[in-house]
Amino acid sequence: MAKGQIVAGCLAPHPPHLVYADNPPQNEAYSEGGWETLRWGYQRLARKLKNIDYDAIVIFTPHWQTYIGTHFLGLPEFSSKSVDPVFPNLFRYNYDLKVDVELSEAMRDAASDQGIITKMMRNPDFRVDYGTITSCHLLNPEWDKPIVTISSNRNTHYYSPEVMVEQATALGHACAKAIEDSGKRVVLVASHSLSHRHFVEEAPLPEDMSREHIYNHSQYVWDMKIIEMMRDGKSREVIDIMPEFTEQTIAETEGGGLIWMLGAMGFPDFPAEIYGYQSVIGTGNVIACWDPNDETREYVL
Ligand code: 2X7
Ligand code: FE2
Repeated sequence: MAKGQIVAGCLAPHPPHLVYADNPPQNEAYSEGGWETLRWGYQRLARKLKNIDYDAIVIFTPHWQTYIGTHFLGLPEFSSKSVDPVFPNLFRYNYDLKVDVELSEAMRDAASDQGIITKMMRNPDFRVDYGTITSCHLLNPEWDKPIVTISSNRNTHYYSPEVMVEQATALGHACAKAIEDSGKRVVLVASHSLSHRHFVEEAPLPEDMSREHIYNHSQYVWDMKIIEMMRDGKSREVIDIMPEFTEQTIAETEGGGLIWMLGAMGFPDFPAEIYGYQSVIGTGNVIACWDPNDETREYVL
């Protein structure tokens, strides 16, 4: 059997506003659009993924928060309605998704062998979080690939951002080993924003783009610094300054997704493809992709 491989790693922010703005049939709310810079960037990345041969999407989300260990989806199918607890007016999404349980169990076993506390989620009534649904919808609106969701063990808050770097990197290495042994071709997804201070009042019309703007200049400067380092192929350095970035900008990197993904990819030194940056209720969101294939990697923006 050929060795499995990570064929792409995507940083895929999940403001539910982006699904709301797209008006897919699965979502109950109706909008007049909005946040096109991010939505068009997502559409371009989704087209790229269509041209890559892969078996499954593995996604790490900060909105499935587990306090004892890392959990993995562990049933072949989950079907329900995902409602954003803060924005139920925008996001009530009916999903019916398939899980690659074999790959999920292999990653869990590899993590467990490394001493990481783990658990499989086998409750058929479990509601999959809106981070998973939003990022997967925007990257693959056809939902024609099985997924695996990995939870965010709350190391940053329980211990510190530095402990999160160590733990999420170890988890990334374990997942990479399991993928290699599986023979599968896998897309990794870190589902989160960058800087994360946000508005405390919603505009009367959420998609009124005359109300959308960057919340705070310092946060914007931090986001730009991180993106510049991504473009320069300095992923190891991004992780080195991650604890300070997370603290200074209350960044959603606190969940560990980007650390996990870049760790699994061996801290790539090739440039990330950048597909767009935009504020959503003041939070900083970049869509980026690390394509390990020198022949297909592009200079997008
Ligand atoms: O979960 C989110 C987020 N990360 C960013 C912006 C808006 C809402 O929800
Ligand atoms: Fe979020």
